[in-house]
Order: sequence, then structure tokens, then C-alpha cells
Amino acid sequence: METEVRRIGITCYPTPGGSGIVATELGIRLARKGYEVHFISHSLPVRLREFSENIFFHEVHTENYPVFQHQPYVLSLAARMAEVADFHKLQVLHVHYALPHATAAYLARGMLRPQRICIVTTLHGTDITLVGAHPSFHRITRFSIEKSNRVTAVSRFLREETYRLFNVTRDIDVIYNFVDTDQFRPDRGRLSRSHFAAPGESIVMHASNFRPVKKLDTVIAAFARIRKARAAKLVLVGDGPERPRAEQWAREAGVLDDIAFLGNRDCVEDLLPLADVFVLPSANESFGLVALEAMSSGVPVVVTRVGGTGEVVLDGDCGYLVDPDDPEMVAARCLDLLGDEEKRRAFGRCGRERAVKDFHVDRLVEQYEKVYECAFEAADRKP
Ligand code: GMT
Repeated sequence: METEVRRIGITCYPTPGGSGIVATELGIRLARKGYEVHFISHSLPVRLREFSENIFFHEVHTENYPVFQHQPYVLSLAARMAEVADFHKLQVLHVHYALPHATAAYLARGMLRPQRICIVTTLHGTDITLVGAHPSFHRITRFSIEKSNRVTAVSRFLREETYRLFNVTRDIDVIYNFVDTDQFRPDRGRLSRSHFAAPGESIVMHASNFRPVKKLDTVIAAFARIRKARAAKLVLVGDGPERPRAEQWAREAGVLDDIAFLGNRDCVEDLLPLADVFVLPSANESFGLVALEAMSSGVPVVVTRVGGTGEVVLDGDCGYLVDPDDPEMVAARCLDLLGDEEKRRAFGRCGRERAVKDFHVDRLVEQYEKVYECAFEAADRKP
């Protein structure tokens, strides 16, 4: 018997950021495996560079009307999800980030008759720890989690936080984030260190969306200490609300000339292997996808101990876990690595091995497929 093509809708934030990257890479892999994948979002996801006849993009247009003080994006998204699901006979809507995507999917499912679509919601971090935990969003986040058919979280930490903060009773599967270890690899060699550092200078790197949770203040203060101890450059990849303050902190600390602010870049896989150490001292990090990408690139990481990073980084083997408000400690850990070439290489090898063994894209995509399978079986059974 011929097996039916599996058709899945994916909604994510299309902007640079871990949740959008995971959603996009997942969709690309599924399409390569023969799934029909429909991305539904307000813009083309940034990592959706690959052309495939199995991948479709449906842009969500929001209408402005004088009585609307704010454009009702969630309603437009829900309506588009329902249209696409109906027209393309989707079996699964996989939404990344609880708000507003799981809520929109709930509305879309309600518009479809007969109900034959399953909602899979993946929780990523700030949707629970910051947005969802806020009193004004707490109730609707809880509701949207409860109403999803399946829920996954990107770390055990995030699953436990969801149970603790929302008192939900339903099952939540942990499916870790993943990395393409061919794309993120130590010998990528497309860019040269000489773009950023003179011979003998170390390269410290950080990449994020420059939100307060990323603790750019700690990154800069730690770098100022490193700079006092040895010749080094700091490469900052990304952009966001903290950028002007980061520039100010760097100026005040007298290290502005040793920092390259690159802004958002589409070639993180080319930049990461240039780093001698990667720093991410966030106030909280449910997983820390970019730290995994650095590990896969053979770079030792110095990352926050708050959140789920301890499930990714082996403290003292492929990186160090640090306190987000302790620049002294961040600097000391970085200097420990920068001053010991053998240790730095050993940590880099360990991180690479861990990425290949435990976080390889193929393995984790299979786990998502298992989650979908229940949804497909349910859809197949319906008349
Ligand atoms: O870190 C952010 O502010 C962005 C956010 C996102 O939606 O992309 O990142 C979250 O999801 C990533 C992918 O699952 C995780 O790797 C990040 O750890 C998580 N961020 C936080 O928990 C702060």
C-alpha cells in the first residue's frame, strides 16, 4: 500500500533566534525526508535558504483598520493557519514558542471541521520563563499548553519550569535542540582570524539577540578584565535593544577599540570556528543553542549555569558553567582556557564529540517524527 505524504505546518518567529532556527532546520530536514512542509509566518524565516519542492511559505498579512489600535496579528495568523491546513490537508501544526503561536493554532483548529489536525507545541525558554510567567500572559499560556495535543520542551529544566510555573498536569516530552555538525565544524575555514585579530591575539566571541537576559554587561566587564591580562579581541555577533548600552559600557571600560560589533550575520557557522572561547553568561538560558553550535565548531564555551545549559555543557570538560552576575569568574574561566593551549584544544574536542554524539540533527529530528506519528495515526483514523 502506498504511504500517504505527511503534511505539516510550521509556525515560528522568523527572526534570528534559537527557536526560529530550530523550527526552520527541522522543516528543511523533514522536507528532505519527503514530508510536505508549510511554513506559516509574517516573514520568511531567516534560515530558510534552501529551495525544495516540498517546502512552501505562506505569508501572514495583517490588516490595518482605523478602529484597531494594534494590528491583530494573532487573528490573521489563526485564519491563515486554518486556510492553509484546510487547503493543503495538513495533519499537524507544529508551533514553536507558546505565545501567540499555540493560541493561534488552537483558534485555527477550532475553525476546522471535522477536527482532524493535531497541534504540537514546542516550548523554547523565554515563552515560559519571561513572557508566560508574566501575570498578564500566565493564564493564556497555561491554556494554550493545556489545549495542545502534544507538547515538547527543549530541556529537562524547561519542562520542570513549565510544571512549576503553570501547574499543568499533562505530559511534556523533552526533545533537545540539535546542530548540523557538518555545517558547524572546526575546519570550516571560510573566514580568517586576521579579519578580527592580529597574530598572538586571542578571540573571545559572543552571539545573541542582545536582550537584557543575555547579560551583555557581564560580557563586556569580563572582556575588560581579560584585556588587562592579555592581548585579545571581542567579537559580538547579533543585535538588539542592549546594543547602545553595550557600546557605552565598552567605551567606559576603555575596550571599545578591541570590540567588533558585527550586528546580525547570516554566517555564524563561518564565524564561530574563529573563536578561542565562546561566552554566554545569560541570566537564564533554557538550552543555549548557539553554545551548542560553538561546541560543534570545536570551541570551548563559558556559559551561564542558570537554566538548562548544564544538560548541554559538561562543566570542566568541554566548557565552564559560570554565574551570570560574576564577570570576575567569567574572565577567570576564559583566561584559564586562553592561557592553556592544550586544555583549550581538549575542551574543543570534547565539545565537538558531544555535539556529534548527543545532539546530532538526524537523531533529534527522528524524535520529533515520533511525536508527529501519533498525530498522523489519529488523523488517519478519522473519517
Ligand atoms: O534567547 C532568546 O531570547 C531567544 C529564544 C528564542 O525564542 O529563540 O531562545 C530560546 O530558545 C532557544 C532555542 O530553543 C534556546 O536555545 C534558548 O536557550 C532560549 N532562550 C532562553 O531561554 C533565554
